[in-house]
Amino acid sequence: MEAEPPEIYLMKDMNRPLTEANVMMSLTNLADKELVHMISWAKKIPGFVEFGLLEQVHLLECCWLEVLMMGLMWRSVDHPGKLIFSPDLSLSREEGNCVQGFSEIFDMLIAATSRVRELKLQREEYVCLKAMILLNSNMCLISSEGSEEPQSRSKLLRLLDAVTDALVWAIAKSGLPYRQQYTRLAHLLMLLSHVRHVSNKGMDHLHCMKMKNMVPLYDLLLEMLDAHIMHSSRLPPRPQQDPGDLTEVPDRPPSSSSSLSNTWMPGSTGGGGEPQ
Ligand code: GEN
Repeated sequence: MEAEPPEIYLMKDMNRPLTEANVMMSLTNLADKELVHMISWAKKIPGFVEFGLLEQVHLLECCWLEVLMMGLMWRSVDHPGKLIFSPDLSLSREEGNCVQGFSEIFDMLIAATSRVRELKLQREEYVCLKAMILLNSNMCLISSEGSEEPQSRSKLLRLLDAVTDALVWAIAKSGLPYRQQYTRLAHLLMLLSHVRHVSNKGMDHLHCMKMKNMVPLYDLLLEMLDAHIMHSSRLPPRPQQDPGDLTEVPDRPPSSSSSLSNTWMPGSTGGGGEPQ
């Protein structure tokens, strides 16, 4: 609960007309600001900083839009039909329509928020779900049989189990009969599949907007988007890839020189030291 990020204000002229370019600019500006706080949030999740720096970066690269959307749903829960992106930027469904291709995403976000309202999600449950999104984000990208860092995977599983225990505890606080407690657990976890789905749609939309030069993207957001496109281009694994064909898979720039790791370790010279 103490790791929760602060409220982020957009602090832009509220009287600007809601054009496609203005709305996209506001949304990406806000996401960029929130990402900086998301890094601090993740580092405060007990156990997270014990992962290697690359693993920390990878987890956040996989889930950042899901975490942003979960926060958006939480802020919007008492405002049916509206999305409260920030205290100074709320959009109705009609207002969201001004961005081409956004209405489907908007409707899915509003529907998922209604489900959160219906479930009467509690704050303790909400923070557990967000931590689960982070820790579960690359579970199906790193193969359990693969040689990739087996200790890291078991650490991840242990941490995920600890958060599951916390969620079970939070649900038990409700005093519901046992049977209703575990059906609630199932309902809360099923919400996460919707969040993953909307986030994938949002990521594709943002990628499209970037390709059409509809919106300028800032360093951190650009890197997070590119990393996501790259991770998903690795799925499904291509079993018989011609070694000469490897250039087709975009390669991640070394994280030590990225703006993402610089945000991680302010003042770092990119030397692979311990995360702060
Ligand atoms: C840009 C897109 O093209 C599509 C999207 O779905 C989004 C977002 O959802 C957000 C930003 O840019 C986008 C966003 C910003 C802040 C939040 O708290 C949540 C989502």
